[in-house]
Amino acid sequence: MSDVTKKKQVDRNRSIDPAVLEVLSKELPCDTAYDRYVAQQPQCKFGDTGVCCRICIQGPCRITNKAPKGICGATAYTIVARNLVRTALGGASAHSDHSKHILLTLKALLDGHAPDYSIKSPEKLRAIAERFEIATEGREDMEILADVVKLGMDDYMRMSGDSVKWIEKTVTPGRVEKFKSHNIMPTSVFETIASATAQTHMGMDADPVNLIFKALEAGLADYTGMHIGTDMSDVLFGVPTPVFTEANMGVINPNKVNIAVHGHNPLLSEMIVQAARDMEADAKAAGAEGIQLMGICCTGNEVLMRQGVPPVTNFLSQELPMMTGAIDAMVVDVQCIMPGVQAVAECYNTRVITTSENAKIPGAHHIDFSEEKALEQAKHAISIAIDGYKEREGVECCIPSDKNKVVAGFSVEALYDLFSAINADAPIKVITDALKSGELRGVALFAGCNNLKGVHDENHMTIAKELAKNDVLLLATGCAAGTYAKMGLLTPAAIDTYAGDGLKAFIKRLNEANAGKLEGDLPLIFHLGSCVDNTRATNLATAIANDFGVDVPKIPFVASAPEAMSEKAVAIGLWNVAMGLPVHVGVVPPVTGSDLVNGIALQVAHDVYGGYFMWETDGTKAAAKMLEALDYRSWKLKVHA
Ligand code: MSK
Repeated sequence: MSDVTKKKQVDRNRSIDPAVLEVLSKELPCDTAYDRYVAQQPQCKFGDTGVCCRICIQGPCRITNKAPKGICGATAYTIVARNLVRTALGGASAHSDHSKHILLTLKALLDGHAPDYSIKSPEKLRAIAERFEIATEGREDMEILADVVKLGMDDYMRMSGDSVKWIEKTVTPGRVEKFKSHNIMPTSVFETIASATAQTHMGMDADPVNLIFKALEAGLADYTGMHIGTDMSDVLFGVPTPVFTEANMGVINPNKVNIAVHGHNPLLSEMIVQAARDMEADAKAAGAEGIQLMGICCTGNEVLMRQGVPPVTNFLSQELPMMTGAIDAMVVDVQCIMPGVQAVAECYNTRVITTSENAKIPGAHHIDFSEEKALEQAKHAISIAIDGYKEREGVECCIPSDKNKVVAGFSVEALYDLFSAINADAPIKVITDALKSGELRGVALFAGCNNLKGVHDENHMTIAKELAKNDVLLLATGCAAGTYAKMGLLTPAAIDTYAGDGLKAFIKRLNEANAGKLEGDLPLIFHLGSCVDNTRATNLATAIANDFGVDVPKIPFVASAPEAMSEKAVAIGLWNVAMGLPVHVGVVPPVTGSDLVNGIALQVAHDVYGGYFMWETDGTKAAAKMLEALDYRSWKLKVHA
């Protein structure tokens, strides 16, 4: 066996998910991300450390000891910092574009052009309006919605003279003051994206500190888009409440029409859920037992949180469910959709259906999704899947049996509802009292993706188990939550296996106080939603800080992206640092080509904002660093009685 073949076999095992390993163990007729990762080795070290500049077309310029400046004279610190700003802008643009579509759908609803949508949570709409001091008394929901949508659009489009309201009203007063005094408070989402892109043009800003601060502003623009997205999705589709389902490839049912929804935006996937319910009879008429919907990535998280649709897998293994031979259609919207899905689909007779005008894949079916014809188009997608099922009849499927129970659906409102059974007057005190007594050692948010620079799902699992053992309250979003769903950590059973005594007692008290209210007991890790929903965690951090009477940099709360991959993860990391949180990243990002920029990320950010990054690829060491950060804050805050 050649070295290359040996390496390929090793790398095909770059996952700890048994369902993934089972699919990859077979002779496959086409490649997957696991193979393409091997083919890309060795990866370019200039790109990997951030010192490749392609901003002007005299380049690429690559910084070496022999050539320490680009043709224009830019040094490593300018190049690395500029690249970081542009990466953050990619993330901020993606989240903001997602939420812009939700705002535009609400506008269309107001104008009578979105007949299939309605206000599902008038309570959330009124809560948002009250947050912004918009009058609610005696007003119709649609009148209030018009004011809220206008405010959201203003936060997207303002050109000068004021700053983003969605930040001002959702973070601590201390953070508002910090962002304003350090000139990183966005005027609006689009203004930051335009001015930061201009600032990184050739021949513009060469100052690394100025550039990094602009990256933090881009992060805050990202926060704005994300928070608007979560709020408006809750209004349009309902505030998540606990749901009980299953996850991993064992949810695929060979006797049903299997449809995977993949991407991020719930505008279409919510309609697919509705259409699937309406079209059960059509599937049965085609000889199937019904329709099995399942989710991938964050569209999967959206429909899990609100509709209980089971997640079939997370980002890295998105091609693999099709390799069971049983997926009839994969309906995709935006972001994190590997172009590679189409080649796999062609091998396994799956129909990939793209639905966004800015996310098409050659060879795929395309439905030009519009809010005016949303349900009709969702039904069209399902009929394509039913046609696929008819062609699949008689074809042998090879489906891993792995699946685990899942408890998800924890919006902040749902958590407060649980906490209210213990302290109705001040629900957040359920957490802060547990922090004060030492029952909980801190709170950790797991966010982000998968990345083949590590082993798929391994860091997520290692760090979570270690922190659970040490009594840290665990929250998760995005594909981190996807890992925990697949691997059985979103279950009550995982508490017995992994939680320390303090965390066990905390969750037991919640279970006892809410006995009979839910379909089952609470899980080890609380799933807060898709990657766009990370602001739910910040809302909790803000409430904890306010209850302690301090600013966020003082509370024992950490964030981690154990397997960060996307530009969005970079933007999220930046705003979490600006919020004042220690942020662990399990993949070293391309900033190490400049000691100065790396030093700003690791230390200077701490001095100025209270938050900072920790790069650590080893899961066990990362958990130790996160615990150290929590303990330091608890000690400084003197929270333990
Ligand atoms: S889908 S951004 S891989 S979390 Fe949100 Fe997952 Fe990361 Fe995409």
